Amino acid sequence: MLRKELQKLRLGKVELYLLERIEERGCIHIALLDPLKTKLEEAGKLARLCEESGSDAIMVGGSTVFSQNHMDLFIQEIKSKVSIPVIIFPNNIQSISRYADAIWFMSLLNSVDWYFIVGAQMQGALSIKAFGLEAIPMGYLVFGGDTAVAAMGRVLPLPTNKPEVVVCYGLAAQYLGMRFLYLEAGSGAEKPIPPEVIKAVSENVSIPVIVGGGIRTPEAAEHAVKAGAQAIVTGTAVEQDTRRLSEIVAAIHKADKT
Ligand code: 1GP
Repeated sequence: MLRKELQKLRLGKVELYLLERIEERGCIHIALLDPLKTKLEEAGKLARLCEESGSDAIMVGGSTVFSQNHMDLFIQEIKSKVSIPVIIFPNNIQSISRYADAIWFMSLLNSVDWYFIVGAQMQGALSIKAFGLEAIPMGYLVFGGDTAVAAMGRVLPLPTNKPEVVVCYGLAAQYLGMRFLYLEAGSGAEKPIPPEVIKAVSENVSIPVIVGGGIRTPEAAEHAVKAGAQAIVTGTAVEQDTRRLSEIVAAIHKADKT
């Protein structure tokens, strides 16, 4: 039933898969692999481990990715080892690879720079079309802090103690037609997004809320799920300790969502 209705909206295969998984599980886990932090020859093995640990999808990207050729090789290596979807998490146009299953077509809504809101998107659009990549529209909100994404994306930091401001951005994303909303604390952030912020946003927007940055323990993941996150992204935890990763994924899938 859900699939039929969504197909009417002409959603792509990966987006349908994500929505169905979210409906089944309440919250899904997405593992982020950064081509500059994981060696090419280890990428496939690590992605396979993520799949075996229960991850629902793999995202590939990082704030300092600079080579499309390396993205191509990295994604091909991952694709040869996993069956879950591989989605590009682009920092710029050089991240667009024809070998992925989909790309987050994302706008950094709280950047002060036109380029990160719509400039790179406009410049990359023809490649996406030529490669036949599934583009999934997403609003991207980056919180402040000492992170690469905040610096590279020229971010006007969002206050973590003013959830109502974040809600305004979230609603704007939804009304602009974006179909996912990503609350980003930044890779390696000292602290993840506070549960109060996740709760306020998920209670007010009707598109799935993805949460990432600084989630390194099953407890932190569980707090985010209970606050209403529908997808959790972990990068650092994947790179550092794969046993920890299965604990995090298990905590996400079994957390009480009520
Ligand atoms: C970064 O939110 C992701 O875009 C993942 O962050 O590396 O801290 O898990 P971590």
